[in-house]
Amino acid sequence: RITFTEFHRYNVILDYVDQLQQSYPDIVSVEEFGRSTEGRPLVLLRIGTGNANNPTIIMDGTIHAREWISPAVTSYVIQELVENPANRQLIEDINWIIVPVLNPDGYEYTFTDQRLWRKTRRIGIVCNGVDANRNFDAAWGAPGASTSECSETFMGPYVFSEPEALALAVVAEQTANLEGYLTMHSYGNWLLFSWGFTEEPVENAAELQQLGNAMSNAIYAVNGTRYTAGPTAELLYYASGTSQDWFTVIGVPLSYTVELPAGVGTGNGFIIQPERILPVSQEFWPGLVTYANHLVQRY
Ligand code: 0X9
Ligand code: ZN
Repeated sequence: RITFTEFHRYNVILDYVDQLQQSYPDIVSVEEFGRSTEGRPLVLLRIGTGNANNPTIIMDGTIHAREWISPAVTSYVIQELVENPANRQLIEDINWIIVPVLNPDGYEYTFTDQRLWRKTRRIGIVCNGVDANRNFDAAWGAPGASTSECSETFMGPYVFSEPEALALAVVAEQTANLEGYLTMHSYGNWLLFSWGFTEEPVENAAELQQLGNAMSNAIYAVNGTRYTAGPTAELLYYASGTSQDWFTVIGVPLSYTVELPAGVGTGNGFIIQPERILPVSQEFWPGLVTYANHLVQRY
């Protein structure tokens, strides 16, 4: 079991997913799909009843180290899919690939050294770390990323320099029927879709806007929390080399960045009270169900 009353170190999350695999071997398998720069295992769960013809959704948490609500909500999603029999249909109809912590080096560093660390832990010449969410092969190096090592949005020395980003891309390329991608961030209550690097509308912008609005309404119905759906470059700022745009580029039709809520009264939005984990997770859940149902129905 895992608790939702505190934030957990990487090893606790790994222990939890290993236990799940042991308890539910028919619907869960855990795989190491690579190693981080500092040698930590990159771990994903495959959740589903095993129909190879089903559509697949990839979800990841914690590309950005300091966004602690991300692995917490992602763990909640894992628990709901695996341990709540009421959600059985979602795992019969969809093959889920879930990475709770894509940047474990950075995540651990936020516990041991610097709470507000964002990037990976690649050793640099002047400054360490790459923004893994500027390192993907989607308009890499275009406006919306930095060439400066010391920047929080450093794009890296070359495309896919970060083993964490590359390993996720390899998994995606090996996945059949990949219809959805959700990357869990904080903060700001956004449901963002492509593009991040241009204000040109993406081909299925109307569908993504409509579905984003439906997800937002489903979330709002729980506790009255307002999320706004829209294209990144228009709503937020230019961001190049993001995972979300890369999944769009490779042809995944329903690719979103979820920006979960900020912590309030902590002095910094990334610092969110552990008491917020459950309400934020519980209100996100019907948004995810809305997303999954649409994905199945259009497939
Ligand atoms: O800037 C980012 O990487 C994301 N925001 S965060 O505050 N979590 O760092 C937003 C990325 C959105 N990217 C695309 N929609 N392409
Ligand atoms: Zn982020």
